[in-house]
Amino acid sequence: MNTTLVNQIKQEFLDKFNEEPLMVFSPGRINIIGEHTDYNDGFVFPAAVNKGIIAAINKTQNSTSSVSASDFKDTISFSIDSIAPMVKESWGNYVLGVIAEIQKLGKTIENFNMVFGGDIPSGSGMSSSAALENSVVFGLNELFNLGLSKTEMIFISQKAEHNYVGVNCGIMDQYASMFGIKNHALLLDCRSIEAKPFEINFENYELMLINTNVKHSLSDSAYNDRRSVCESISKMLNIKALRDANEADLEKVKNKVTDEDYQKALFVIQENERAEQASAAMQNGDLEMLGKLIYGSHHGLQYQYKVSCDELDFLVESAKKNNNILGARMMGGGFGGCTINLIAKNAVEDFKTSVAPAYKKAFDKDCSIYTVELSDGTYLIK
Ligand code: GAF
Repeated sequence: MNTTLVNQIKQEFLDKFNEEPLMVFSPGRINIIGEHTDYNDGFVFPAAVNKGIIAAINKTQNSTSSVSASDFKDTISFSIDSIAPMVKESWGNYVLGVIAEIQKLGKTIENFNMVFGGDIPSGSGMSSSAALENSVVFGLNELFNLGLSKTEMIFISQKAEHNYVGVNCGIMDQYASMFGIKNHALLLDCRSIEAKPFEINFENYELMLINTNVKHSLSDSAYNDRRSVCESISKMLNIKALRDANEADLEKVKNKVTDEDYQKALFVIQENERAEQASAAMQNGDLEMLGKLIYGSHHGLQYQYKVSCDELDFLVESAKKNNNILGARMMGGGFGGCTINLIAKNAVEDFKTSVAPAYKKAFDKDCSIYTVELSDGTYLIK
């Protein structure tokens, strides 16, 4: 967590409202493997990171609430008694959506003030949206003694995203951001919402992120499209979710769906298997196998699920040419954001100096490269 940012956000709140706020840290996440499996009731392997959203929050006696996004220098004001969505793509919908979902549960909240800021690189696919939602629900739960469990809170955050933001996301991001464990990744079963923590210590290897610094605009609509393809194929197969199918089951509907959609469902089934195999590889300390699975995931995301883009593919291809990188793949929803790379620690600097100019030359754009520390999930900053 970035203490300079904590002090800055707290100071902004004090300057604006002249009273001490509650301070909340809600982290972003990475995902080692298991992409687009969460809304198919499958397995994912995320971890919370030390970058996230810092929120300062307190009650107010005023008849309106005020929420300021420090990074955008923007404030929204609203009355807690008349919550409605804003125009599409307003950051306010992440906040208002959470309030609306809390109210749907019959819980009473009063007006409040909030200032928040973050250090998750924007568009990086590290889930600043889940971090923001979780910071709001967590802060309101504390302020108004709502008695919500962490599990209830993540479903509130997820529904806010469905109903106010318009992205029919799964539960991975909200889960990882809320339940993260320092130095651990979580093998999460998205059906039972139970996770097995794995300590991440790759000895001579580490996880490195490369941000393409692009976010292609079709990402939200393509995401919802992918989800509905999975749901309609599950329906045809008479199962709850693709998690319940294997490749042989899928053969039964092969003639009834387009080849494109068949490939997408096949990807989900295979990716779910890869996530489970990755946990076995990690248990056995078999990093070569883990790396292969990670490359396999990217291949499927690129050619079967079709959610990658040229910039991501370029970075994964560059990684493949380097013997010190065991695996690389796009991370998150796709169409931009980061690749995650399993790289030998002593090769990081060399790779950085070769990949950065090559990327610049190919796309006339800089990429950003960072390693991350794995953090605890959403908490009150004391
Ligand atoms: C986005 C979504 F929010 C997640 O729920 C998940 O589906 C991910 O894309 C793809 O694995 O981050």
